[in-house]
Amino acid sequence: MPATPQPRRLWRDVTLFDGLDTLPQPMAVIVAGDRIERVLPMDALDPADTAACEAMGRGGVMTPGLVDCHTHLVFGGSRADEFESRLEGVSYEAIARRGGGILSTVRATRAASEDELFEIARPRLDALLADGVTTVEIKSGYGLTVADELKMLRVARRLGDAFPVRVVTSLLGAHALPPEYRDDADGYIDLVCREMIPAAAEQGLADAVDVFCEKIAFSVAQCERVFEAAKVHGLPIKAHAEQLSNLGGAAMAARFGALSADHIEYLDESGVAAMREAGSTAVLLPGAFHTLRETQLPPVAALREAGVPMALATDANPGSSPLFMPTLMLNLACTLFHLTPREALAGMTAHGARALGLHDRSLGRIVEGAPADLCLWNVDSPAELAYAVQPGRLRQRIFQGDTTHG
Ligand code: DI6
Ligand code: FE
Repeated sequence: MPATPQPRRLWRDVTLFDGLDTLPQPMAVIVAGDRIERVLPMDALDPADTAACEAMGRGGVMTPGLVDCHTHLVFGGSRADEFESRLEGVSYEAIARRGGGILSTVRATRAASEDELFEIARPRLDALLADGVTTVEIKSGYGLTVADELKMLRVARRLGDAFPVRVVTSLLGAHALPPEYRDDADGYIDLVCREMIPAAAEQGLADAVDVFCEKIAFSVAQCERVFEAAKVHGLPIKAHAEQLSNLGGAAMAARFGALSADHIEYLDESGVAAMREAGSTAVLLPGAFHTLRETQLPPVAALREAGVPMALATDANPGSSPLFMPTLMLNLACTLFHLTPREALAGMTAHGARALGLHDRSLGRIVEGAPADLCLWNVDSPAELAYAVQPGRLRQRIFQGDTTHG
């Protein structure tokens, strides 16, 4: 039986940022079904192609759909009160040490049902989609019991089923020490390794395992045990590392072949070298840096020099980055971290996909054979996306070949 012909769609005269670079001449993009079929200069476009395709749009800047590779989108409650305390001079660490911070969100998240968490996450995901996101990673980490961590991951999976977006999940059981284990961090790590990771793996709920390696969270040795368990279950790993101090978590994660080390403000030269050796991606999170008014800058020049790919994400979460706007991160990455607009955009497309281990399928690129996840923007140049912070510039968002916005 002949296969049903796939619809072919044509965008013409676009300024194309392909995930790594901006092409020098006006381009045409042809999508067949859910894949990019051809990417060609306008002067190579045949009248036969034009006739065979549905006309989808003309002009504008086209980028890959944005990849937000680090979020904590599912959570209960609000931390506006802590925001006020911090403005009065109480530090993020001090709040965490007195049982607020992440643990305050843990209480609210445990108290919420799966359906409630789904409903409160909806508008957050809507905000990301309206700003061009087609792939989003969502972490657990505010449950800290087996049942509550799995509940969070199920909510993330349900969001992926209900919305036109690709959701990738990470189990972040080792995010904070829950009150039940106050004096027994190793006991809690046992629970993560012996129960949480196996259950999440068996139920297909986690695409990766993450940890928070920090003085206010878990030690390098404890995180190492989590990674060993992840490995046994065939799950890739990533780490929150070197955010508030330099413990060497990124280098340890690199030894486990980590997909990424995230935050890394305090990463040193040996950490950069370890990441380069392992092929790990550096995930920069300027939203958290901005919100916590940090002063230690991530070693962007050293990462660039070493050729470590730099991804960029919102870190959307109730404490350190209550910022649900990926294009704002393009701006903050340039103004705070000195990335170029080109690097910032690559960080939210090609390198964001790499931080999730999805670059093999050319996710985050506009090349032949890549998934047809695209954004068409009402701007004159790709740099404008980083230059101005201005909602409403997204003309079309295309997910798996279908236009879902505009
Ligand atoms: N680092 C962060 O910035 C987030 N988690 C982490 O490990 C903060 C999470 C929160 O404050 O709720
Ligand atoms: Fe985070």
